Amino acid sequence: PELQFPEQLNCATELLDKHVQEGSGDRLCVRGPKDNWTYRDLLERANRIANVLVHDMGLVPGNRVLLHAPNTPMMVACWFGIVKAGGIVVATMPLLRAKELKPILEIGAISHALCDAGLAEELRGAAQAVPGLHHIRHFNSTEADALDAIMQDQSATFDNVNTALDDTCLIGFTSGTTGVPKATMHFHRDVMAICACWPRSVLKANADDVFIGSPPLGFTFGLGGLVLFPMSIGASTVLLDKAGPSQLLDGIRDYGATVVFTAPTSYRTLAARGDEIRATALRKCVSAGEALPASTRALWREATGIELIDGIGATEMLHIFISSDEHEARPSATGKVVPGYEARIIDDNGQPVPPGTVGKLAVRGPTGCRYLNDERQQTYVKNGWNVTGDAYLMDADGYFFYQSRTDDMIISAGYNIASPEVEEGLMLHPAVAECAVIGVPDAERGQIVKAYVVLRAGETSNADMAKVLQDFVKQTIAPYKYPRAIEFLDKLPRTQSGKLQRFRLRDS
Ligand code: 3UK
Repeated sequence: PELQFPEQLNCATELLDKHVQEGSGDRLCVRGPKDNWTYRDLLERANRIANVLVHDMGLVPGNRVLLHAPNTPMMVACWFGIVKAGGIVVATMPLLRAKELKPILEIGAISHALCDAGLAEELRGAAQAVPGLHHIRHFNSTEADALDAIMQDQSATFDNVNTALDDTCLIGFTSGTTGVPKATMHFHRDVMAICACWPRSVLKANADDVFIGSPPLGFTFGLGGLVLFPMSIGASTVLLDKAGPSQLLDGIRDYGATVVFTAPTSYRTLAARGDEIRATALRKCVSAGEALPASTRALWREATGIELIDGIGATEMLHIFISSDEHEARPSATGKVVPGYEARIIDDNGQPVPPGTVGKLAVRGPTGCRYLNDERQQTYVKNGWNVTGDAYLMDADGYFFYQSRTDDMIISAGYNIASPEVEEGLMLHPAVAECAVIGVPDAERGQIVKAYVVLRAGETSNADMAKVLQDFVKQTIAPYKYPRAIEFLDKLPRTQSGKLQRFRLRDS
């Protein structure tokens, strides 16, 4: 990939202004239920917002700006307005409560906020207790003092702040799967780098593609897939403020979407409507956020005729670094290392292990982890390698196979059992809709395998069903891995990015 950039560069210029300067201003850019904006429409709005930030809200380059909203075109205009003005975007998950927003405001040292009017209440609750945040504007509102109104009084042109390549552009917050939020800093260079890597070598979309998906823009999976990547190639994108499986399917059909980004759970639900998917223009389906079981890959292929593109990314790395396209995909493998990155499997001493051996995944490349004021930096980055907290195996062909989070390895009577392999075994049973497996303490075996199971509608959760599932797993994978305990749930605890929260099952 081409990773040489000028030392002074504002990524908003490259992703937005450039298309208009180069004559593509009339092409469709961002769409939503109420809006169909061209690149010029988005540019003018972003410019007006940048002017509001500078002239009305007193923003100076380097200020951190909270962007709290569901996915809408206006949220994208705000994102670019902030970046153009040299601000640092801190985009958050829309469903966060005041209690969860408060530490983000504090850790991020947030001075300004642009907030969807529908979420004003929660932000007000959090901001009360945080003295540094004094400039808040609401948008997607008809109020006279809302951003929507006051931006009309500002100029539709703006000279982008001439940021350095290594000025911070955004701070991504991640609670990961463990609960304590961490702030990750990413430079303008990093935004340019992710656009030059995975989308070019794996996704291979073009300017006529229409992107759509479910991840919030406060999750870098969503920011990349639904904003940065389509805009880096002059394509268009569809933003849905609610993107459950049925809204996603309606959106794919109504907007003629060709590229979708969502998580494995969503593909499992949508597979039931495979015939409707087949009738759309959809051609590329990206899965990330958590491990893609081989059974889900097969289910989707059989239902829709489309081979999923799996990819592992992390907030710390900004986006995807191991992945394979639809032609090179292999069942159970996440893929190969994305050109531009290097990946290896290491042991507990940081030494590389031979192919076929399970160890910790370590990666390095043009992006990497920079926690803000957080001693966990020392655990994530070792000798220049980012250690993601995942147990992986690489085969002789260079394919990487997810095993578990390093904290999800169960050791029972001396056997190493990775939670996801038991989950995959259970998922193959037709009565199982979703499941999660953890290790629970056991006097005799140290730990035993325990499964939390959500059954499909119409199935009965009782001891007979538990026995049926246990016998089934024993026949599907090595018998010693079967879940000795099974508990039925109505649904699994998940983060807003769709990730399973095994720690909440452990604490329950
Ligand atoms: C897990 C996966 C197996 C893995 C993300 C794409 O998920 C993203 O970022 P997060 O910081 O979580 C990172 C962790 O999630 N994971 C993600 N994708 C996969 N495990 N297979 C996968 N395909 O434990 C990783 O360490 O929330 C994903 C792009 C940007 C992202 N931020």
